[in-house]
Amino acid sequence: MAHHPILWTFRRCPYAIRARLALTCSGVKVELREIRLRDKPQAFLQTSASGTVPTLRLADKVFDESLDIMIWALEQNDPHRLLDMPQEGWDLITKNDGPFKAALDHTKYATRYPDINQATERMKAASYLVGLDKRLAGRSWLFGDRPTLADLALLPFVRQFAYIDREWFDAQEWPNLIAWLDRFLESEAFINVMHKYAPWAEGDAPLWFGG
Ligand SMILES: N[C@@H](CCC(=O)N[C@@H](CS)C(=O)NCC(=O)O)C(=O)O
Repeated sequence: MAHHPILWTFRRCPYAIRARLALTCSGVKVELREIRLRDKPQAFLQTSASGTVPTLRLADKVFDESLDIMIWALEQNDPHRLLDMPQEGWDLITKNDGPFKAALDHTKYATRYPDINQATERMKAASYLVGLDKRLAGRSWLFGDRPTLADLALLPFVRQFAYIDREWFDAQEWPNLIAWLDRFLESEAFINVMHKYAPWAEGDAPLWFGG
């Protein structure tokens, strides 16, 4: 049984992206195992109680919540002080993971929710994003001139929303939000965590990530 940390992940999943961002910023080295959500390996299903990515297996415990993985990684090492953030940052993460993610899914996957009005859901998401745009006025990141955990936790979801229809997104009156998203998309950390890996197969040599 391996004792080094093993991260089960899926490249495009926003929850997995935020976990990989925190791991990269912490410098903690893990074995990365890319999976396909439609063809989950047995070893993954035996590890992750929820069967969701990201899942991080440690020698003595398993985390299957992205936020827990982020916090664990940064508690090991946090050279950029990402955990040094006001309470408001935690509140933003709660809103992101709750009502914003719901409105995002109802907009992006509208055909799965025939009883829900897509335009109304898009407007719900937009009113939350207008709030972020106001917060970002005159600053590069949510809480000033350096990113915190909240930036890393929210941005993969804002990206997912933006790419439902990037043309529509760019036509909205939220210049600070667009600049924040583009700053993130161009960052070394984001480019690094979006590298493409082949899906893991039993017997593969470890693929190291971070460190
Ligand atoms: N609350 C979890 C949510 C993770 C999640 O829902 N991930 C999706 C992929 S983006 C997943 O694994 N879904 C399971 C599936 O599609 O079978 C977290 O924060 O890690």
